[in-house]
Amino acid sequence: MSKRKAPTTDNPNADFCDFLMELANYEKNVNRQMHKYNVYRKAAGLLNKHPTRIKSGDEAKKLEGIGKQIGKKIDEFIATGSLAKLDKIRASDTNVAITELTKVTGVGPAAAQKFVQEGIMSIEDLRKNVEKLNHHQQIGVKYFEDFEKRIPREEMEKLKEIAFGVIKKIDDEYTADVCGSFRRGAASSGDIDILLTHPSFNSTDKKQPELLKNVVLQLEKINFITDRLSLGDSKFMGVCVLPESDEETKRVFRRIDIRLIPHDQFYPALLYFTGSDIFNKNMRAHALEQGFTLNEYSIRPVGSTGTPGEPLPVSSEEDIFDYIDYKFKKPSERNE
Ligand code: 8DG
Ligand code: CA
Ligand code: CA
Repeated sequence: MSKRKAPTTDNPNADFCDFLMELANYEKNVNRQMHKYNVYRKAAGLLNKHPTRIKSGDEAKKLEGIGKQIGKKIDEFIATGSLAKLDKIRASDTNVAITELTKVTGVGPAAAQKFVQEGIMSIEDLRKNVEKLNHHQQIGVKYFEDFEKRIPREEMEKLKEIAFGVIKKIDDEYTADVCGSFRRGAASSGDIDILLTHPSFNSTDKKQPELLKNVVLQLEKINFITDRLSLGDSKFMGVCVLPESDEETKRVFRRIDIRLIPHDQFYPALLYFTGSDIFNKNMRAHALEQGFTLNEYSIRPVGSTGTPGEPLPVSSEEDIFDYIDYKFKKPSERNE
């Protein structure tokens, strides 16, 4: 997963979205309050897609998912141009440091708090203490500036073309798809998320980690993958880069995730990893209301006892929407 960086859009409520996301990240990284994180993030998502400028807290509260507390903050922000709560958060060196350190891939809230307790307050400090970092964190620090940059769609297309060319050359029975924000049509992405599957590999078979490993090895061989963060039986996390070109532009190293999915679970996985995660949350809630449990592996009916039954057959994303009587949404319509 990529560290959350909101793409910049020209939306009329951008300043509200900014402060809500800052509060969201504070709750996640400093307080480890995932529920509050999700509440703020959901509100930011709602305002992000709202077509007109919100003029009051009351108007915002008409949107389902925005309550009294956030309504009050919007009023305060409109009246004063700032938020007392945010000013206080920003005034704390500890908060600022934790927020900064958690931008590094591999540094979660717990690790960040530990570093700050040891007096490591900045990316610079992390670089002076590499011996205290695990491998993942070391790579995160090494490419910190690059990973902060979003990947333009044009470059995503090129990365995809190279990766898929290699994959198909290994074995043209592989299917690969770029999911995440790219599949949702985003103009830029935080990282590249590839789903990989092969007809010889089903969920009831024994694991076939070499199906993933071979792809990683070949992508390393052509120097497309430059670093590994982790390689498991079914998930690779690493770093990739476009080949050197004639242009004098400096190459930017990018985060890449590749997941090997059993053939029979491909569509639930494609749906899940296309996101957005807020869309997933809403769809899962709807599935439950309809008596189904939906996750990245399967959709299953939930019986009267509450225990899920056998996975239902799925041969497209549409099948999943149909089971739960949910209007099909194209990937580009799944941003919230
Ligand atoms: P981005 O990289 O452009 O920033 O956005 P993204 O492609 O939507 O996010 P991602 O972090 O790369 O995650 C890919 C998908 O994984 C996401 O669209 C939906 C799915 N996913 C969930 N839950 C979670 C979660 O808790 N964290 C993350 N990172 N991804 C999740 O459904
Ligand atoms: Ca990702
Ligand atoms: Ca992504």
